[in-house]
Amino acid sequence: MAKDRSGSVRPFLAWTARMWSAVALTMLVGGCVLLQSRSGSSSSARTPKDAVVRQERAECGRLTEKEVKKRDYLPPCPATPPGLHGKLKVREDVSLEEAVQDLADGVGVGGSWAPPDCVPRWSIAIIVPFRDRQPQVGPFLYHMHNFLQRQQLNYSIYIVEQEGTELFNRARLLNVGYLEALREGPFDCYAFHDIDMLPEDDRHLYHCSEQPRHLAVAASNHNYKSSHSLVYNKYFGGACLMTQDHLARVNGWSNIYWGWGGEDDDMWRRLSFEDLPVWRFPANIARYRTIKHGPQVVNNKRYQTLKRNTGRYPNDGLSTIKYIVKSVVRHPLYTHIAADIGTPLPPS
Ligand code: NGS
Repeated sequence: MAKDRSGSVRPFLAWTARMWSAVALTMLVGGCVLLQSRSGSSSSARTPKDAVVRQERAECGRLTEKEVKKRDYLPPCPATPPGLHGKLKVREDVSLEEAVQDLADGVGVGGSWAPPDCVPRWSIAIIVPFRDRQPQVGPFLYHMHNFLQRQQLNYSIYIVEQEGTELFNRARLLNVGYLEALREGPFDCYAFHDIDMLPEDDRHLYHCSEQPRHLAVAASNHNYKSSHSLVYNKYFGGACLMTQDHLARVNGWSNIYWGWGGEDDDMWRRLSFEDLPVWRFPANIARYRTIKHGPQVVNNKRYQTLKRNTGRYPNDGLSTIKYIVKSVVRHPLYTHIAADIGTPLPPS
């Protein structure tokens, strides 16, 4: 939907932006951490959650109606954000506590924010698949809040954690994060973002457009050689941006990649089947620092599974995922969603 910022979509965007701005302002932090558990609900069971969330946020906030109304008279944010720094320092040593201390006052509970002095042009949900990476949470949140705020975006950060001991399924978590964020949105744009990828230049604008965008072009773990040209041109891993429309067309991410590798290539195939070419910013701007981490368990069947994706995607993705949200906790700088995403099918 945000691929086109003109025509009939615009008033809705403006309304969405205003609403989220108000929500973000409403959620001034003052030890107001919300806990919302929804055991047993799956993607298909739509509850009046939006209302619940908004009510919780309203109860949490301290903004008067008059103050909310005032937001209607703000000018739109400029097309080029005025406060960009260009190249950024990346701090890998920030603890979560420090990040909270530094940033929480300006950020709404659950990790939402909107510029206080203009109506943002874009709303974006940052969806982060997660397990066993606690030390990376502080650096990621510290960096991303600063980065996104300088871009004057209206954003919310969702960290989606896989419960249980099955192999990590990044793509399922991305589907869960997307569906859950959608229920609180919709947002103009969805970023699927690994927690160890920190953008090094704030001119790398997180905006969606007609085409899906691959973000993580040049990363430190590949010595900043643009990995798509170095490794393969179809690289879509690390971080990318898509709209609701893109996701509907490709039926989201595949659910059947358990363990490291292949799920991003599968998405590339889906996009090709749908004639959605991917675009990228130049490698000198689309640079990422990769935070080091331990080894991951590789999916030995990934090439086999990938080969079989010859148009299977309408039957494998958002339309078929089953999951249970175990808890949704609104932390000062992010929303934590813990999900039971099921188990792999036994081999046939
Ligand atoms: C490919 C993987 C992708 C992965 C990419 C870069 O080989 O899932 O490497 O990984 N595809 C397959 O294994 C089929 S990286 O070095 O950045 O961790 O994203």
